[in-house]
Amino acid sequence: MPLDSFSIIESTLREGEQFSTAAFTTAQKQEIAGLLDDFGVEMIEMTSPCASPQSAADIRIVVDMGLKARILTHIRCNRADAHLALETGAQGIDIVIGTSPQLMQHSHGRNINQIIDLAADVLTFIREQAPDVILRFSTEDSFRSRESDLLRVYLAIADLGLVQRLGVADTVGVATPAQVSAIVHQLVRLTGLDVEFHGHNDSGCAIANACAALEAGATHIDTTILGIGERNGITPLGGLLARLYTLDRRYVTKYNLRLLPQLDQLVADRCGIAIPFSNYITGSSAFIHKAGIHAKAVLADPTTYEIIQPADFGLTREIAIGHRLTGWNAVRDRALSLGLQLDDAALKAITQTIKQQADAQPLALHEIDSLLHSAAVQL
Ligand code: HCA
Ligand code: CU
Repeated sequence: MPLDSFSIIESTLREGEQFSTAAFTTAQKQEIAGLLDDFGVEMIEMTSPCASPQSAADIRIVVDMGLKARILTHIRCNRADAHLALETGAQGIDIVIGTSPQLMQHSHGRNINQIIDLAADVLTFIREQAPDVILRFSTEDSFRSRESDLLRVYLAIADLGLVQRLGVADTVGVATPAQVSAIVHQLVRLTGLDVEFHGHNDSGCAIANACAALEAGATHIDTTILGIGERNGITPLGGLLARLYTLDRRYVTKYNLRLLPQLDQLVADRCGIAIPFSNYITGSSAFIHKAGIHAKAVLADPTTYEIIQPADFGLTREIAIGHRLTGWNAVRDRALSLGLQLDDAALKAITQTIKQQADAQPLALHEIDSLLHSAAVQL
């Protein structure tokens, strides 16, 4: 069952480099790769060696780090790219070629028969040179490709017996979970090969689509830290973890979850951006409970309003108190944590004071504390 044994292909160092503000130095790539490896991702995908001389050198440098994660590189479907990829020493080579009418016309100008011939030639060349390299073949823009075209290409490639994995790419973020499920099902059933899903987030379905792919039998999911990538990016690692954790925590406990906040912060810093407030798990408000009704229930039992335990990710929850939606249970909890014994009437009176003052402007924690302290002194 793939959900029990799926692998993450972490593409922060490939798709992520295509994010508008990303430009990782060699040292930063080593830092990110090292932390991803500590986290436990199974594979790390790196920018094509054709991109620039440093890109090629960096693959070799990261390969030489001797990480547990397998290092993959990513190329277009041609012999020149394949030649450079082989020279990097990467343990896997991911090949992609567009099959949608848009990309066939404007990207490489080949028809489906020519794509199949070219792919057969390039894959055979690589396999002859490197019998042990992990080979993956993907179509680009799979979801705007004609289904009959897609199946012809995938079946022809599978028949060659040269690749371990077939990839499906929602390059423009247009796919729905049902569409992802349908194509992944077909590939698993018809080829028996490993299947990878790569999904962009233009219409907000990247995580749902990755999950649908796994439920349909996909074995590998592409992610990046914070979801960085072309345009607004792809399936974020943290978001995928949140999705799978809430299906069954055991799906993700193979990873060192407590490193997620560090990973998100590292990549945000290196890209010169903040972690979005709404980010899965590590967003600044992900574990803040505010309304009085919520605070009361969470203080009694966090599972009332939390489907993810912050402690599993090395994080803590927070109860916001100094606002007009507050309730006296939150105020009582604060008093208790300050070691102040106040009776219910006093706590309710302070709660009313907080609400009144917060109508003008929210109160800082130290202001609440001084209200509590002065009430305690009066007792
Ligand atoms: C790209 C396209 C790609 C490839 C995905 C893949 C996409 O920018 O090279 O090879 O799995 O989204 O189609 O990222
Ligand atoms: Cu992509």
